Amino acid sequence: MRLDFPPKHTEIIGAVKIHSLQKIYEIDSGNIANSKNQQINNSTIAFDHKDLSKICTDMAIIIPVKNEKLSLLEGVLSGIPNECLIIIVSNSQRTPVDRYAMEVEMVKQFSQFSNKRISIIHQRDPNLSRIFHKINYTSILDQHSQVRRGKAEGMVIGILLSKMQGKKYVGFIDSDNYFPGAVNEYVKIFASGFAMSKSPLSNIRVCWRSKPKIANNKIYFPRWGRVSEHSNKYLNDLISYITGYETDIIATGNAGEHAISMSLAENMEFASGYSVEPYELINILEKFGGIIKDSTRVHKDNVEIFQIETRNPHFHENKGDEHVASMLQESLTVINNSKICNTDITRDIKNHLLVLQQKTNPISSKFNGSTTNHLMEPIKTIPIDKFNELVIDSPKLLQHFNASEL
Ligand SMILES: Nc1nc2c(ncn2[C@@H]2O[C@H](COP(=O)(O)OP(=O)(O)O)[C@@H](O)[C@H]2O)c(=O)[nH]1
Ligand SMILES: [Mg+2]
Repeated sequence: MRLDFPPKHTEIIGAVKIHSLQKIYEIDSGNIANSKNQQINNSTIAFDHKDLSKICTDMAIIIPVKNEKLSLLEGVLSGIPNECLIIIVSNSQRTPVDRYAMEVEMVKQFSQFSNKRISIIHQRDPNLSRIFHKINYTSILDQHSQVRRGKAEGMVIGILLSKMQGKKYVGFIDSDNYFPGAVNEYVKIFASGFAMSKSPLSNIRVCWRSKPKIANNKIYFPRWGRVSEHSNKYLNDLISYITGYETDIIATGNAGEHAISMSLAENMEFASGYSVEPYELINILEKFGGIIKDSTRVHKDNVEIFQIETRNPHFHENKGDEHVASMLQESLTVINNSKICNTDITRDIKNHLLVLQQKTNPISSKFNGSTTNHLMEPIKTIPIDKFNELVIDSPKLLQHFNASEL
């Protein structure tokens, strides 16, 4: 993969470096015999299969899934490079039709024809809730001591399982993607990002080139999704306020496809549900930006945030207007609630939320008008050996599939 290097611009906020969007010139840049060839004209860098493969071996790809079509999920699996460990965290329904059992069956069959290592778990499995209770990781539990519903909750479980298996990097890819080729590109982007990073603390965020839509029998390629346009704006307002210079550096506020090094991920708090991606940026700034006076820096290294633009378009399931409204509400609320958000931005966001609330049907809507976000504690506090032991002691909890072992 060959891409812009170095990034054209970097915002530096305390120990956080946010790099501007980087463009891909070659999805596959061939063999690079001599490492000096990696960088040409001082403006691009290339990583060949060997470079990327090495990083993929240390990477787990976490796929959150909730009631998606099986063939969509299967397509996503097919796009993930073989070296990666795949961890599917499902919150699909168990009754009246056990969709989770269907997913397990599909993965089992798929493993007979591919040589991938795939693990699958259900996030609401009572055994998992019991384990979290035992190790006192209660911020992932609801009032009934059950693991909470939500995509972010699934992601946190995936990070823990990756750490348990000694992975250095975690990447997240949604299960409702129609193009396996795009999935393949995301993983190569993650690996290239980690290869570029000079810090063990890094976050690689994918910006889609376009999100195709069909209207009036024609295909269109809009640049921004309906949520990211707004969350990017407010995140940029926030950074402009912090640095004193107007910026449009953030292009990936709601990047569902992103990756984090384990050294960073295990130190982060994660916000519940769909606010998880914008909150990652906020949490990194809160912890490493040196903005909050009494915050103690949790690591000696800098955090590098890379944003890389795909060549493939992003085409996923259309979940409807209400879904978009609730995502927008959760994303804006999480920015608004941050200790680093100033009053002018808070006022703008509150007004935006008010308009959104008026436009959305309050009875049928998923829009709940909530003004708080639930946060999950950093997983670093969890004794990982103990967690591992408890998972192994619950034989049906985490199922592993690998062609060579079947
Ligand atoms: N594990 C888990 N996955 C979820 C949950 N809710 C949604 N997902 C998955 O998270 C991904 C993103 O969700 P989606 O509804 O497509 O949101 P969007 O693409 O960001 O608009 C998809 O793969 C969903 O199947 C959940 O409660 N738990
Ligand atoms: Mg989706």
